[in-house]
Amino acid sequence: NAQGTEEVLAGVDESAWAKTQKSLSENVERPPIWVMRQAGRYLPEYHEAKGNRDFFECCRSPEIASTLTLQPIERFEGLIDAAIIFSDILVIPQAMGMTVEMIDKKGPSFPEPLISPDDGQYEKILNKVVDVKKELDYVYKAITVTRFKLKGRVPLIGFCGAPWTLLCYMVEGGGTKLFIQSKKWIYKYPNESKAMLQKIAELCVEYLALQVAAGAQLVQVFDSWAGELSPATFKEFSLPYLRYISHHLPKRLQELKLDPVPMTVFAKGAWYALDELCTSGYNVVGLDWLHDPAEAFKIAGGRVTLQGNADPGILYGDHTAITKTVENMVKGFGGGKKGWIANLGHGITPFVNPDDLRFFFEEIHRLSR
Ligand code: 1CP
Repeated sequence: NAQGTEEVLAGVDESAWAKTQKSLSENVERPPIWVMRQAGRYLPEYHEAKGNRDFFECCRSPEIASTLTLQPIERFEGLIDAAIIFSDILVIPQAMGMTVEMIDKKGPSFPEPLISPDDGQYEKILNKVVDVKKELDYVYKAITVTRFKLKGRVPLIGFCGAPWTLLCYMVEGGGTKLFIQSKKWIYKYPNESKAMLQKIAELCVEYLALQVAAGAQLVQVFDSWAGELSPATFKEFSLPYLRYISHHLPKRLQELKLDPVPMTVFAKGAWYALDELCTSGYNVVGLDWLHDPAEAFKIAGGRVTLQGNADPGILYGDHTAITKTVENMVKGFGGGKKGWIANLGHGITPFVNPDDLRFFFEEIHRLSR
């Protein structure tokens, strides 16, 4: 497409976005709603569109990525209020020069994870100059194409993984239950770990800024493995890098002559850090289901908008369980007219019946009106 990003975005209707933005600071009719991983394996149309293509091949095709991003918007039209670009947090390690494969029914796999600071690879990755614009150009293209196809129906969220969570994958070589390598790195090689965390944080700032330049209207940082740290190690190995991102992204956007966008931090499992997250420079703090909505709302005290936090597992239950959870959220988050973005407490899981998710959305609408 010969059209420039600016031209494409100039023709897009902004009224839906204005409404969402308003809800962060003013009273709204009902809370904005979306769910993490709303495009994905639980949707039959996802499997159909993906076919037997490789997962990262889908991410690299702006056409396919935008189709997948739009699927939940089209299926749940009028019920949800944001799209999140179809991609993965692991594109950053790929841009850093690491090979990441997505293995069917198993998840991500790094054939050559970081073993130790003197394995040769660590130095190479740490010192590599990464051209974030070039390496992840396909993501920016997917964002611009998606904004165009959305035609202002709902705003588009961009995202990245938090430095701590990305480091876990880079040293574990994939998903893990025990976090043996991650713990080895922070307790054996704290300085080398911090050097890599800083490197990742810098790349995240540039990556998010370029997503905004391409059309992302809000950005979320996923620290999915924050809860594997202790309160003290979270303060040492995660929070400073989350803060680095929230502090430097607005500056970078200003340099690029772009308006600031709301920023969300989702530090899963870091319930002990809620108070600190409320002053970490993010506008929105995502909550998992370990939080009681009313208690979290009290701690936040209006300093940030909260996002969350139903246990994704309720979608395997019956409708009574969904209603009960939504009632508890609406009541706990102050009635839902201000300072709350309704969501699950983590990504939606495979095998959920999309009609049960629809019921979850409908109950939020009904109970918060
Ligand atoms: O709809 C959306 O939310 C958009 C797309 C999206 C996002 C935001 C995907 C697509 N991945 C992510 C982020 C992501 N990826 C996170 C952070 C959010 C979270 O905690 O869930 C993490 C940890 C990953 C890493 C990853 N990618 C995993 C987890 C592995 C583990 O350690 O348990 C998996 C299974 C993937 C693959 C993936 N990413 C996305 C999809 C739809 C899939 C499934 C691919 C498939 O099997 O078809």
